[in-house]
Amino acid sequence: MKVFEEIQAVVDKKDKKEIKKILLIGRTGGGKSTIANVLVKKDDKFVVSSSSGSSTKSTQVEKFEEDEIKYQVIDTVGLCDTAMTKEKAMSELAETCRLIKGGLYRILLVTGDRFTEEENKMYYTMKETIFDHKFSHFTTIIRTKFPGFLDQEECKKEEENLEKTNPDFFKIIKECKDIIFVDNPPLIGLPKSIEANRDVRECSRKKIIESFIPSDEKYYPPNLRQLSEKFVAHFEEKEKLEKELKETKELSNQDRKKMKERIKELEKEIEVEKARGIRIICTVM
Ligand SMILES: Nc1nc2c(ncn2[C@@H]2O[C@H](COP(=O)(O)OP(=O)(O)O)[C@@H](O)[C@H]2O)c(=O)[nH]1
Ligand SMILES: [Mg+2]
Repeated sequence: MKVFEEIQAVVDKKDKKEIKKILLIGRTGGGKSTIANVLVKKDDKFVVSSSSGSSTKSTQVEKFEEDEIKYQVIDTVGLCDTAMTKEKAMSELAETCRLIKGGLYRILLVTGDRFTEEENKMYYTMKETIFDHKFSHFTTIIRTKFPGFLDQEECKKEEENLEKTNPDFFKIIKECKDIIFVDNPPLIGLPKSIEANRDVRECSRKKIIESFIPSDEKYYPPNLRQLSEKFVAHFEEKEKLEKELKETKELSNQDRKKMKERIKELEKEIEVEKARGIRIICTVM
């Protein structure tokens, strides 16, 4: 049994080590959830926003495998979403912190047909608050809704065009080293066009995966790490104490009092961390 457990531990460790986490960020409507579906080869695992206005309500994850490499896609909400309350955004940020534990392989900054002034501001704010100077090194810009994406000349022309028409965006592209043009048309309409769009999506998928550089380097943004470690530590200690209080009958009154005091302290500290997180969010949102 022990040997089995040891083997299992090694397998688990290997498994964990090999999962490459991909974080999707960007303005609502840019095409993050669609890319997530395309990457994991599923039609509607990730909730895509519709014309009725519904969109991803909380952070979602899914694994996929390609060339024997395991990946996990993390589709975020809240990191750039102006349409949610600060409280909700905070709990999403905490969830993102938890998910990226162990580090990120790649960040995909997803943008649609127009990179706006708001997105430009967002990039620098995120770099300063949630991430740090390494942000651009781990980020690839994905420009969606570009039907000419298979034609290299078209992509080059569009990049040159951006240099003239949107120099702020061009500066970010140069900082991140790369921009990948794709198109992931919706799977709607006649069966024939659905099939054709599936093929187009498969080509986008290939393009994105081909852009992944083989590397074991991982990025765990220090601000998120700090936030998540404190959060998790405080929460776990509080839960443990509450459980002990409830389940251990033979505690002295003095011990009970001490434990209750510590729980109060932890609650305060959790609030402090929450406030810190909300401050981060306020500067991003
Ligand atoms: N034609 C086209 N539509 C896209 C593309 N990517 C996303 N969409 C559409 O744009 C809308 C928003 O996409 P969604 O993935 O929900 O964006 P998110 O808010 O960033 O997650 C949906 O109606 C998608 O079908 C694309 O590359 N091409
Ligand atoms: Mg979405």
